[in-house]
Amino acid sequence: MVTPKGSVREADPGRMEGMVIKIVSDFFTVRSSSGSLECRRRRRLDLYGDGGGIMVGDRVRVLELGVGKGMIEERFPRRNGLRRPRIANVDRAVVVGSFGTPAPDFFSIDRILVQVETEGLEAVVCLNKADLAAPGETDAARMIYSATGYPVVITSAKSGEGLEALREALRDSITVLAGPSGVGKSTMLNALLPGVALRMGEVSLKRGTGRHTTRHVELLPMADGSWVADTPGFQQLDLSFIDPVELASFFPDLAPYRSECRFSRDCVHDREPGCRVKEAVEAGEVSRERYDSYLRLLREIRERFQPWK
Ligand SMILES: Nc1nc2c(ncn2[C@@H]2O[C@H](COP(=O)(O)OP(=O)(O)OP(=O)(O)O)[C@@H](O)[C@H]2O)c(=O)[nH]1
Ligand SMILES: [Mg+2]
Ligand SMILES: [Zn+2]
Repeated sequence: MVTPKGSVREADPGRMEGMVIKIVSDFFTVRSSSGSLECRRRRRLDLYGDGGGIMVGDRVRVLELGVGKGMIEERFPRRNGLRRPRIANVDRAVVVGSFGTPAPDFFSIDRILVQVETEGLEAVVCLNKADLAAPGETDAARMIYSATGYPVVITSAKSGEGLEALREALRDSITVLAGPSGVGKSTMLNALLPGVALRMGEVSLKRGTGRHTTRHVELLPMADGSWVADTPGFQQLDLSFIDPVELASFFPDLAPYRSECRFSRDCVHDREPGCRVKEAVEAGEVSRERYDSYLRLLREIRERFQPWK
């Protein structure tokens, strides 16, 4: 932006608001209504005592410093901030699993769903590779989640089945795609977002590997104005901060029965007498798979829960 005097400095320095959509070391890509800006950040940025830093998803105010360049001057308060993946202001998580060999890893899915519940996000379950499912397997998987209230989307990135339903599940929000490695998260996004495929191809060429495993977090724009992040490593978060007696509250299908247990204040729904949660499982009101995930997670966090931490 060169003024008649020939000085960039005297050009009216515009300030604008936008969202950080990508971070590579100290460079921030900010998307505003007028396009993308490559930004640095002011060294002493005013933060809110919430761990500092800038995350993908943060809303920021940028001082434009030239064509396509800017300086982040201010970060606005966050609605939420996930630690792993590092991403802020997320509305929803689509937790992805897949059919095929090995069979769907429902424990990993349920573990991530618990994390999503602790963050207070909406959750959607997506089961991909439907083309590899055995007869009846997709219906059985739907049954597992029927009492949770989570929408279940069955997809095949290969055949295109369910991809429109997935697009609907991403609507009007900032969504993270989470799930074990290899279930097809990036492949599905490639199918939904023309243009992303190219970038992934470049990445794998540069590394000289055949694997496309996702390593960074980036928000990708959907045609309808929604944003979606393909994320690696969601499943590794330590959940031992959860008090064992509270764990069932993060299973929406088990939670309604908790208050009816005989020892409701202390019941962890394992071997306690008069446990209404266990009765619900025996009666088929709650799926056995979900309860098995619950017990496995209970064991995991019981070993590590440290109330004084
Ligand atoms: N048969 C079949 N294969 C699929 C489908 N979707 C993805 N794949 C294959 O599954 C493999 C892994 O896919 P990715 O998209 O890299 O998986 P990802 O979830 O992004 O994995 P990470 O980035 O490691 O977390 C690739 O070889 C894909 O071609 C599908 O619907 N059907
Ligand atoms: Mg990937
Ligand atoms: Zn109980």
